[in-house]
Amino acid sequence: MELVKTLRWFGEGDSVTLDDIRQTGATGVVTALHHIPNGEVWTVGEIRKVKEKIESYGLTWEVVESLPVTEEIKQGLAERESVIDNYIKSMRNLAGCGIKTIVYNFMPVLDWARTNLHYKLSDGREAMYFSAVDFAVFDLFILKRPGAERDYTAVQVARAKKRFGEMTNKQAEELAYNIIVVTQGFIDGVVDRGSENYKELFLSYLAKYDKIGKKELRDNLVYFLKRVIPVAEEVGINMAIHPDDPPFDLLGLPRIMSTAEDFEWLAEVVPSVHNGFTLCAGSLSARSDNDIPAMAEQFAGRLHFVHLRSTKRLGNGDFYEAGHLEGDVNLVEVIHTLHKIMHKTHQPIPVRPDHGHRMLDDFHRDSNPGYPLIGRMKALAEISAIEKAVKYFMREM
Ligand code: CS2
Ligand code: MN
Repeated sequence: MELVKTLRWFGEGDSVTLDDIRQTGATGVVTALHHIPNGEVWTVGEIRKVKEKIESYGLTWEVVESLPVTEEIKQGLAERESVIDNYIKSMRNLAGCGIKTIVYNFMPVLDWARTNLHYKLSDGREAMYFSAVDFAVFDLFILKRPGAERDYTAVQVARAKKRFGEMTNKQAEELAYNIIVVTQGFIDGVVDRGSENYKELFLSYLAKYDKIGKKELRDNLVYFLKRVIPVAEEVGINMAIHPDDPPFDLLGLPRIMSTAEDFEWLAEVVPSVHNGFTLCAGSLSARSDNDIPAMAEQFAGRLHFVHLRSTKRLGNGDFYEAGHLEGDVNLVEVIHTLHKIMHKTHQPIPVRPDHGHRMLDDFHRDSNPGYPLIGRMKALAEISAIEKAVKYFMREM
């Protein structure tokens, strides 16, 4: 048995086409109906169009990433009822079309966060970087989030102040724009690409969490799951929550899917195996206390999807996205663990390289941050080669 190798495709607007994807070694595609506004129903007609298009290239639509869980649900507003009704309709429609794995996340306001989208590696490739001090600069001095100082030590504030003093206005603006808009817009974020007053808009979203702590956010997730998991069971859908990226608190927002304890809590609170995970090795690895292979083993029956990726932690709260054979995640061990799981469950697990470095011809084609073609193809090739070796030594071939 093999892992199902997939790549993410952002639909018709993606400069990386299905024709490109089928040459990379991927057999599956991970996508979403990006043209449907968050919270609206995905109709059978729209789902079919995309599915048929993917299949016309000899590929299969393996995983939906994401069917967005909107802010009404995360904040637990009264309006969540109708949005959850729509969510359930979309789930039924997807299942009816044979698409049975759905990724979502429960990160408030901000999906993933990076401060530098063009961090140069020594050989000229580009990776994405999270700088703790730059993020503090953004929070304290650019966004000027009310009460932000409470979340930093005096030393951190002093460092951020110094760093801010060294930045030009243009650099500061770009930092804010990257965090709020560029890294969010293409994955169904709350602030659109066109918004001029994006900082004010973003602050107003953050303020909505003034009274929502970890407990409240957990309650809101449970409320959502108690409604959708029975439907998932009925129609055979596997729900796969994506962990927080990075897996620690940011901007005073509650984070509830960052550690093995968080995963344990989720598995216990709604025990169905349809209530499962996307094991994002890269996201989780930004914390040194997350043991990724151990987490894979612990949550074996609930790993409906895996993002294979590594990061390099730099010891001062910074990390960058390392190559798939480098960094702090041992992907050989992760893939070996996944194979041991598949050996027992006889269920092939879909994987994707998640992000890749920008390299070679990627510099001649615009793509979403983290999603260049060549860098991801290289990662996929590395993953496939690791898998081949693992299978050989497990006497599976
Ligand atoms: C993705 C996430 O690009 C990425 O980092 O892994 O944005 C992921 O698609 C969402 O969090 C899932 O809802
Ligand atoms: Mn991921």
